[in-house]
Amino acid sequence: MTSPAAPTFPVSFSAEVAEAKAAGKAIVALESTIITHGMPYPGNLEMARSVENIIRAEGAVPATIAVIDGLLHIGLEPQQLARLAQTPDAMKLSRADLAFAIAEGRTGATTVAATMISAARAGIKVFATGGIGGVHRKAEETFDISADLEELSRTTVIVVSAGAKAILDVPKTLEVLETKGVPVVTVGQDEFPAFWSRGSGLKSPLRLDSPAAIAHFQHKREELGIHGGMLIGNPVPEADEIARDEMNIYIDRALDNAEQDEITGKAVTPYLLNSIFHLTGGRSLVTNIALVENNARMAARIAIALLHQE
Ligand code: PSU
Ligand code: MN
Repeated sequence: MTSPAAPTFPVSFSAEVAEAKAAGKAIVALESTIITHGMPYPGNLEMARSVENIIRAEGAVPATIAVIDGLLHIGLEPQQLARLAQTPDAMKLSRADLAFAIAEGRTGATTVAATMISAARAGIKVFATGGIGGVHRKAEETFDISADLEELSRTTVIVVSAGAKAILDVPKTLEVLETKGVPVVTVGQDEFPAFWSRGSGLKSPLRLDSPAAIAHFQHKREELGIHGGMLIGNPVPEADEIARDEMNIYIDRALDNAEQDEITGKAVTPYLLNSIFHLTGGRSLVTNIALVENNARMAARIAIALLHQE
């Protein structure tokens, strides 16, 4: 070998993803932390399956990403997905520890950041999730800012979310995204969505109303040689939303609980989601599943629209 070869990429593609890659089909990446740390079993597995099926119904192929026994999987076989959904002690992997889990033969779920890294490495351009991590409230004291934001600035993947969870400091999250040069595009409305609710009270920096327009925008970024991710805010469907005022009551209580229990680091987001699940009597989960499904549909349409840009 003369030129320095790229390091090998030890990875396992599901049969479906391998076939899609060979055929040049649209593929949508899916994270797995939402499965292991974001929702209780069995709702998490039902969500994971239905999201995959929605992507297939749109004519694209789903690639759920996770590390199983030290091997990075791009696309999970059905029995692997079912097992992961029942692995409560799976690691929560971000940029800092994705390679650690591989090196040590561990099993772990990928956050938005680690899913973006894996998707980009596998040539997948679009990724559907629920909500991204961001700047936590009181970050000026705790310094808790999700690695998802830095990843959005550096890794070229379109991330379809329902906005930022209102457990975060959403204005500061938008400020950091602007500082880092990440386009934040809301679909179909002027207001940036707040995950369980359609509105955040904040204007979205950018707005586009169709998958084709988003694909066209991304194409122009690439023509200019602009690397880095794009964040899509796709509002939860009206029928499934929990109004912002009502949500804020639960969020404040969940934040109080987290402070009392002295929750820090990686445990914060899973703790808050679980606390809100109980405070809403399970309603937050119904909304969470509906918005991820809605994002999967949008992501599939964007992935297909991107094929037509090339
Ligand atoms: N949104 C959800 N459920 C989740 C998450 C986001 O609806 O479980 C996860 C995502 O994987 C995201 C992570 O990347 O939380 C952010 O964690 P942290 O705030 O620790 O960076
Ligand atoms: Mn954090």
